[in-house]
Amino acid sequence: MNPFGSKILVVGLAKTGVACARFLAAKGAHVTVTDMRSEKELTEPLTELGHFNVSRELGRHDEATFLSSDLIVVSPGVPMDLPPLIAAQRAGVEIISEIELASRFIDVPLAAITGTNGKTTTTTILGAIFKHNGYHTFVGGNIGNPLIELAESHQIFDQVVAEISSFQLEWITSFRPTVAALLNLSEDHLDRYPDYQAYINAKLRIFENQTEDDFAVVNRDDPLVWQHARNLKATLFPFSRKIELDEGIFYKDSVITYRHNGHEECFPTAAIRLQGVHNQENIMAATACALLLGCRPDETYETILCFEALHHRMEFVREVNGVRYFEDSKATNVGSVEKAIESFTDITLIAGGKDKGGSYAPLAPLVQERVRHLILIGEAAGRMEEELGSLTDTRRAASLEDAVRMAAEITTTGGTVLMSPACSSFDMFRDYEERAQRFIAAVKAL
Ligand code: UMA
Ligand code: ADP
Repeated sequence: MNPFGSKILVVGLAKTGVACARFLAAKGAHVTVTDMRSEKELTEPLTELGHFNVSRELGRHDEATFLSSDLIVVSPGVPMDLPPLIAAQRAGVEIISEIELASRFIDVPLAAITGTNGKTTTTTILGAIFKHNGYHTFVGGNIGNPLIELAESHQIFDQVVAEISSFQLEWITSFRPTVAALLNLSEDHLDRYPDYQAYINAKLRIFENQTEDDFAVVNRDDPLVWQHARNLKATLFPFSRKIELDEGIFYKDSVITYRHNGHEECFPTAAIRLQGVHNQENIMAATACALLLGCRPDETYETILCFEALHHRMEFVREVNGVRYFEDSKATNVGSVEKAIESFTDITLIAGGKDKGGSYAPLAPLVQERVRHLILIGEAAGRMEEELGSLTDTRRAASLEDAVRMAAEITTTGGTVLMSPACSSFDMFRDYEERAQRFIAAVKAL
């Protein structure tokens, strides 16, 4: 692909849009950026665009510009059903996502990680393994830095690890990872997709352009993942906590065993610092990707032994009066909260936030069994109370700080206060990190 001289429209001017516009302008394309936000709201991205020769249509999307472009590059936060995008698609204009654009300029093996939960943890572990094996490694994608920054950097990398969201997969055409991992599937982003299957279909596109020369690392224990894995063209490489596999990676009797083409590697788990069964899955997926892409077992094992939990994922904050406080602000859907509740008993759960439209009912058995008090905050509080309120002592709090004070009053010695919201944070906070910091401050103030 040679963008020189083409008319390219970049839709969305946040991190992705800025990086794409800069990259394409430097390649000699005639770039226009468009964003619904006004110039005043876009001070930061506009500063980052700097001196690059890029036209701007801000505070609006102009259909005529979409229709007259040779190529449209869409940011992940822009929904597929945006009317000018639909019009451009009907008119035959080529529309791609940023990862599609980036992949056209990447010629090293690409390991891509998706799934409803565990993407960032697994991506980070895999990046650390590659680096410890001596590879010059780019880690990017949904984790925070757009993949196109790799192409923009003009550095030569040996390995690329990309965290991939369903949004980023929506407009791919040839994106083809050498190894793609699907960690799990549970309901999420139903405020963006018409139904759960549409979300699943978007995720499965990570495998769409793979051939039997590529690997699909898939969760053998997740019935939905396994059901869809059977139709893939790539060579399957399953991971399991429950089943011993002849080909794949599995956990049994405190050992992770990797078996590939008759070859076996064993990794005892007792000394691994990362806790939780879900993290065992993340470690297995990362290890499989690493070994399939040529990493040495010893360096791989050294990395997983030392890897510490990332912030805001079931993180211990403090113990007060015999009550332990955990912060799991990154748990923005039901699947991740299930893992959090499974990790404790006698829980006071603080949950709620911006509703993403899914059902909270899958939490019911665990709430009944392990949650002694449920304290609800945010926009989703009403719907969560309807679906879970009858199962345990349920209360509402006006703010996160109120919820923490209430939890401190009602939780008895030996109990656990867990903030694991099952919702995104945007109704009350800038993002999940601000929600985490506010929780930590409230706990420290007790
Ligand atoms: N916009 C329009 N028109 C619209 C809708 C949006 O102009 O109809 C504009 C918005 O005003 C905004 C831009 O488009 O300025 C959208 O930007 P963006 O949301 O794509 O933001 P980026 O900063 O480019 O971040 C994106 C990912 N964001 C989303 O998917 C929502 C980041 O993932 C990712 O790290 C980054 O690209 C680099 O690849 C964040 C995320 O929340 C962390 N991801 C979701 C998740 O993990 O659940 C999927
Ligand atoms: P993602 O990038 O997919 O959001 P993270 O690694 O950031 O994943 O973790 C998000 C949330 O999901 C945290 O609450 C974490 O404890 C939980 N989690 C991590 N890995 C898994 C997994 N494999 N299955 C279910 N939940 C997980």
